[in-house]
Amino acid sequence: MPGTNQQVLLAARPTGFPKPTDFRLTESPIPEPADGQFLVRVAYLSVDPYMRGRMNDARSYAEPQKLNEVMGGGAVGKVVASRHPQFAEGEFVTGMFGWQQYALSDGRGVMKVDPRVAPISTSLGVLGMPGLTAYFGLLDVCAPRSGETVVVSGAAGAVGSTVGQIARIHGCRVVGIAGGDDKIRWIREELGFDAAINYKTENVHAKLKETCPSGIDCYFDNVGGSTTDAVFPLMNTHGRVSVCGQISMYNLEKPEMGPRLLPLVLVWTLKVQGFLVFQYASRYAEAFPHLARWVTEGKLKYRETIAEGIENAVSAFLGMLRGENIGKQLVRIADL
Ligand code: NAP
Ligand code: FER
Repeated sequence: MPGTNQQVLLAARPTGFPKPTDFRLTESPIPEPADGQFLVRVAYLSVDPYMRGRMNDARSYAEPQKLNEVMGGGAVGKVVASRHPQFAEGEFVTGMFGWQQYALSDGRGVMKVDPRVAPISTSLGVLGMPGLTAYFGLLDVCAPRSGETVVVSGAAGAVGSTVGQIARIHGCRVVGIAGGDDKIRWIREELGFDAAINYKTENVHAKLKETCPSGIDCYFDNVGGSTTDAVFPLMNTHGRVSVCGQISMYNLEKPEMGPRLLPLVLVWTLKVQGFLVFQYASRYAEAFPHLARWVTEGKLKYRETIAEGIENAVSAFLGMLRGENIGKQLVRIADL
């Protein structure tokens, strides 16, 4: 008798902040691999900000998440049955397996994970999509030089915490902005940021002025909104802004008005560039050895906030959107 495969589906397109009832936990039989396929037992699911965007029926780099289908998303697990020549039983793999306990794959978009390099969970965080986002969004888009001042928002999250440390490794002065005293303590005291600002309790503009006496050369923006409004007036001439995310707006029902910032882009000749990590797919192999070496040398630290059980995937996702995570938010659904 086949076992069951618990799955989380998108049941309704959220308006504003998503609700638990926008999702549904179901189960189906564990599938069997056909020729050219393998079956993965998932250990960790990733919950990411981009998933909120995909729940809208809007134009994007990818098709929107389909209603009443398994939530798409990155995951890592172990091959438990294989009829694929390149993937053997017992190997660890990461791919877009979705919010479910077992996934069938034909190997497309799947990467093998070496558990001797680092725990497999890092393939969803510092050594996975968020780490690569930090690497290319900082080094390619901002191209910071030693001695420059780098400001990063969303600084205690998966991407932001990595950005700040890579900037430090490159000899920059780094100031992080995040939403909690525990978060700013972590990035200051353990990650070595030069300064950290709690945007929920402090005046961001005033604090930036104090902590960036030579102005700001690079701004890595994960959040947008009023945080970004506070940063732009302090940018230096020829400053570079990497527009990575705008999470403060993902759950708004109607757009917010703010100050018009383009005159500053003009007079200070700023470079403001959006980017998507997928555009760098052909260069992942160049970044990975650097990230892995920094992690093993202890120069790039990471933290994970781990929810337990697939029944808690939705609350972990909603908690991440509310800022309850420090570092990468994961959901452990099996101990492999
Ligand atoms: P994360 O930072 O680990 O988690 C999300 C964080 O966003 C929360 O912990 C919360 O921290 C913060 N947040 C939520 N609402 C906010 C608000 N209104 N204002 C300011 N901060 C808010 O997530 P991540 O995976 O590392 O992603 C960070 C950003 O990068 C997101 O914007 C995401 O969309 C973007 N991203 C872009 C790419 C790309 O290819 N361009 C790839 C990956 C991620 P606080 O407690 O500090 O508020
Ligand atoms: C993200 C936010 C937005 C992200 C991707 C996007 C991979 C892309 C959105 C789009 O193309 O519409 O965090 O991470």
